[in-house]
Amino acid sequence: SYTLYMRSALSRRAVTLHPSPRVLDANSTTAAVSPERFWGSYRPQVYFGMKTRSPKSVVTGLMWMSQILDNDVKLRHTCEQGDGLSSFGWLMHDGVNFGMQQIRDTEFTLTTTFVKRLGGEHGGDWTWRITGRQHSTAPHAPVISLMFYVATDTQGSLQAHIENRTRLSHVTGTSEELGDFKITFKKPTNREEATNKYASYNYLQTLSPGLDQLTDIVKNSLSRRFVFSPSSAEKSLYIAVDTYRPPLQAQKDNRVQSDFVVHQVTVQVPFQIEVLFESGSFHDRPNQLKGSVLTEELTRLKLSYNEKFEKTFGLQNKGFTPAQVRFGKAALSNMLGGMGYFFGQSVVRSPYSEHAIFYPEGALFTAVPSRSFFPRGFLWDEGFHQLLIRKWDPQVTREALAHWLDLISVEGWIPREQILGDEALSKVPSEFVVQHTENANPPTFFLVLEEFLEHLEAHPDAPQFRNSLPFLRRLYPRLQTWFEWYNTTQAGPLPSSYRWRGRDKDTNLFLNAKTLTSGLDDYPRASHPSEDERHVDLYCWMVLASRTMTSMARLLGEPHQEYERTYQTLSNNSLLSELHWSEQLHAFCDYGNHTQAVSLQQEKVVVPPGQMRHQLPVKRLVRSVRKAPKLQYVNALGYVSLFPFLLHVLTPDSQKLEHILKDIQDPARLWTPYGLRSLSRSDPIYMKRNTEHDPPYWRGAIWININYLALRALHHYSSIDGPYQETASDLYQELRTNIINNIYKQYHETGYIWEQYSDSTGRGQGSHPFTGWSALIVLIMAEEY
Ligand code: 6A9
Repeated sequence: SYTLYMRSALSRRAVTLHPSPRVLDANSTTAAVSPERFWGSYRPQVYFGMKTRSPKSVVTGLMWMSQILDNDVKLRHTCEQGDGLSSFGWLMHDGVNFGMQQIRDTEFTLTTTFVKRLGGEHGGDWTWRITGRQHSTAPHAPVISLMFYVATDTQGSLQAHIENRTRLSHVTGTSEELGDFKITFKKPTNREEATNKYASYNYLQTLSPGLDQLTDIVKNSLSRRFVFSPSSAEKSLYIAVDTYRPPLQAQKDNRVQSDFVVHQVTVQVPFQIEVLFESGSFHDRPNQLKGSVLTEELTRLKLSYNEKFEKTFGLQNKGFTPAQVRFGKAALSNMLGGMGYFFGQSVVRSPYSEHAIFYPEGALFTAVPSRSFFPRGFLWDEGFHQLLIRKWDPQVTREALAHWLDLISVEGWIPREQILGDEALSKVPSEFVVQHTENANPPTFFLVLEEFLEHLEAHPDAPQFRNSLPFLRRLYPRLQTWFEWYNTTQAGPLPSSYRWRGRDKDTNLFLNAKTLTSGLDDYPRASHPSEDERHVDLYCWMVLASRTMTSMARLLGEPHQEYERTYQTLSNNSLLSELHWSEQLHAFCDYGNHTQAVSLQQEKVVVPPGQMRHQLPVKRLVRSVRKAPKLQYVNALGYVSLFPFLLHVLTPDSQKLEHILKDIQDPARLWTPYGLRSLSRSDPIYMKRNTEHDPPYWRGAIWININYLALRALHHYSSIDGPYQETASDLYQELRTNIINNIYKQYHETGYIWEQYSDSTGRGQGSHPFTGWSALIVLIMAEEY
């Protein structure tokens, strides 16, 4: 039938990529075109590993475990909060040439360093240096095993070379993008001197059905039948990779089998080990990148990193202490070291098909919010990430934006959460995998683009200006469709109003149905989701979007009138007030079908005669509504109310600004000694759970992306004439100091940068390390907005 035909055409459209020429040339990340960025630590989900920016890259990595003292096997590989490491993260990472990471396990500290060297046609060489030293006061220095591995991913092959029966001295291999290569495992030495240390060796050479299986394969191959005997007096059993038999299930699985080799070295701390990757096409190599040559190269790279850091952010110059500067470097380095290269397909659902379907295959070069808990791309997080990265390496930002925009559909939709490839998929519970084509997420790329354009306009004679034009031109048709998509699919009930789609269904199971699409998850919105809603944060995102599209069209000499008209309409402060200002609350608000009289109650269960109460299933909490909802402003005060200020929509002379600044500095509302809290302490939903299993998230805690925007706005309003200029300037100073002091203190005390911070104690909470937008602390310290 015609309807069926239309549905299937529409459902195909939902997963059809945008037809305009891609921003990235097909070969843009290859060794031929971008050799210096070919290899990298692009596997943020593992503690230490490298791969190339290609779809089916050969991967290298490290697992480790401590021996002898420990009875249960604690194999470390993928970053897991459950491992309980006291800290881990990059102390330095320049995004291209080198990185140095420190990992504090229970009794010892590992330092994992890589250095790259260009040469030949396949991205050149690299060397790893791993050092281990004891930090506990235990009488015996711990014995640990390092398992270095190499794995192919459906293409290429590896050969293991064994000496003395058990020691895998090197791996040779070949793959499409790498040609021939050799990976050499050097023997461990004492930390400083070059004398070899006693060590035991084991290896595993097997096949794997996928990169998501590597940990399990190693675990299943372990046996405790090996003897470690550093002297004739000491002997102990240790655990090592032995033989591996794939479980029956896996044999039936028809996934392609790929080569997987593991070199295990068991050694007592302190030690130092080097691993060399050498590209077969690199013929005129002056010397091997190892030992003192490596040390010298590393010294040089660190020096230039330090210089560039100071030149870019000027923290020393601003009077920060050396320890604070190191903290700033760690924050930046973790964001750069968290860049991943992913390849795969999203699973999506559109209103036109009953089942979830695959989105086209694609590559994504992106930073990630958290290496342990969500090591994958998130749309609105990425805009914030790139605000920081752009200052360090604008090329990375251009490439990340290009990858994201190349994933846009013909309709103008970009999947919000990018779960690409088996490894990424293995970390996500199935109920969170499907992405809905009707759902948005804040278009934060416009924050990056606006800055980019301002920078260009300020320096029209700089070479960047001309060099950037082709990039912007390719981006432009995609951005046009992106803008249109928001402007139409997220339109609200009144002209020029907007509404987030995709609020939770089953309203009565939650205190307040979530709005994941807005990025602010459980932040309170209208109690009864309906088509009558309008959302003030989305309205403000559209001001930003139309403002940026206007300047971009102008700069490129494209017709800009339509965008400008939208911008003029939306930025009119009286329209904004008409749609969103609540006279009762003296604040900007959402509007919708709403009542404040809601609470979670135990579900009422009638006890059947003859049955005891305690025999019944545990009762759920359900929502009880004491007063019927009606169309009105949603009287919540918090981050959403600040958006007209956060995104510079308010004119500097707006009286509304006065109210906002008052709310900001009021400790009974948003002010805390650690930053601005997400929801007013006086709000009825402040710190309330959403269900018995779902603790408050954006209902009080301090989030750094929004605090960054608040500082940026205070900075903005304090630098233009207006009646609130001075207040803004005072608040700016105080808020900035509070946020810096707290995040630094927490890092110092806990070893981590966190997802959010408690508004009552300042303590870091939620996932960690979280060096996504919380790393914006570097820009806050540098006062770069
Ligand atoms: C659920 C759990 C191993 C929630 O930082 C990413 C996002 C933000 O975009 C959003 O604004 N975070 C914020 O409210 C984290 C979302 C994590 C969802 C993953 C699966 C995996 O368990």
